[in-house]
Amino acid sequence: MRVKSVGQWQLRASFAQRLSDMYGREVPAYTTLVDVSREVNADVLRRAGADAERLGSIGRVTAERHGAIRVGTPAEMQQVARIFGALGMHPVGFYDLREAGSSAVPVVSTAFRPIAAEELARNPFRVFTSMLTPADPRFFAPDLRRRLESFLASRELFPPELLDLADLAERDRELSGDDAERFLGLAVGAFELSGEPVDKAWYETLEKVSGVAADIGGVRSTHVNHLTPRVLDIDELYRRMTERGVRMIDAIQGPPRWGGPDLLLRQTSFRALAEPRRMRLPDGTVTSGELRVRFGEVEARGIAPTRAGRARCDALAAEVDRRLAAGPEADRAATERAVWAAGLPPTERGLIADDLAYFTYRLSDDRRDDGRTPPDTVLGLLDSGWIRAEPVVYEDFLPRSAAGIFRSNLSGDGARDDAQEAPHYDSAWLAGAVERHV
Ligand code: OOG
Ligand code: NI
Repeated sequence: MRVKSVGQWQLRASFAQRLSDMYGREVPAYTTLVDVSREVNADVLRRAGADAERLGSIGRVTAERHGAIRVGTPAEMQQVARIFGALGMHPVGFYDLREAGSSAVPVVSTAFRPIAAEELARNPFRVFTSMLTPADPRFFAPDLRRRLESFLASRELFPPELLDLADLAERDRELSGDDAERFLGLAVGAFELSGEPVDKAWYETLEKVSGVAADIGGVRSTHVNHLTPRVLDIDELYRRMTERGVRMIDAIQGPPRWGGPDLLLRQTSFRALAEPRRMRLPDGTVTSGELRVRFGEVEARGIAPTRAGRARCDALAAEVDRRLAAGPEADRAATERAVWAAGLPPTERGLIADDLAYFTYRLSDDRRDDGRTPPDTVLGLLDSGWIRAEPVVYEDFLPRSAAGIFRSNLSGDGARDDAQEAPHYDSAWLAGAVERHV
């Protein structure tokens, strides 16, 4: 008898669900965030009807999550790529957060996610994955770099059995029921918070450079940093979480709410919570302490801009910065609204006309041929009802928001010596490290 096998997208969906269950046990405030997101989504659906589902069915939006993890070396990054490869998730994009202005952190990142439209529709789980850069002398002096690299080289984040099963799943695009169970258990376990005591002195040495360096390189295991549900009205969610007494970061990151179509991605988070962690002191005794690194984040996804649309959004964000720097007393939200409204067309049709965002065009079922020749432009076909335009959702991240999210959850400012020369990383480097196309 053939044992029932589990296909790649089912592995992905199960992994996302189990990770979410695990994280909810570890960080109960995350469960509150998921509950409030559900409530907000139900309210938006009631209020807006079918329009609420323009950027994804309520089923997909409710199930949708992204996670964030952090690793220390290219070798660990390559292992992560194998585990996510098993789940049909591929590295997409390269983010250099060392360069993100005043909020720079010593990591470079990518996101592992499904790529094909039908895979995204089945389960869009994605993981923002960051790698520490000990080789960057702006953050790490030579001696600290050596100690850090040897610490990282001596740890094992993922058991060999997990990696073997991952390779099998990636090759066959499925696993037997028993293997799937084993693989999912090991994979989720690899991202659980470890109970092993943290070497307090070592952790604090790294913390002086950056809280992120300590979170990654100060411990012998990795863990989910946050999980992020998707919400249809992030301003409303922010209000409700605040009402419930959860302290949110100061602002929603990304484009503003401005009265026109949502573009790209808007995100916000609650501040990292103190979690009890065992600490080993230099004399070997173990005490209880606490660390603040893990938080909860929520996001609203908008339409994917074209390159021209993205350049426009980036220019508008820069314009907002300029105006706020010139007049610090100005109201941020009002400034953002004004700048965006002046810089972008207020309708989807306008975005199409100016080629600023991506849509899928489908023939209308109800447009009868009336003998006249159809127009020969997309806008003409749209206006005369021959075709419908469905927005393509933005599936990636924003470096500026990512750095802002990292930053808003760090306690100290850390230290960066800009007199030192930065080593170069880019997506070609990443492709080599993970031995995959990025
Ligand atoms: C990742 C921060 C970035 C996002 O959604 O932009 C991020 C981290 O804190 O590890 O998750
Ligand atoms: Ni995130």
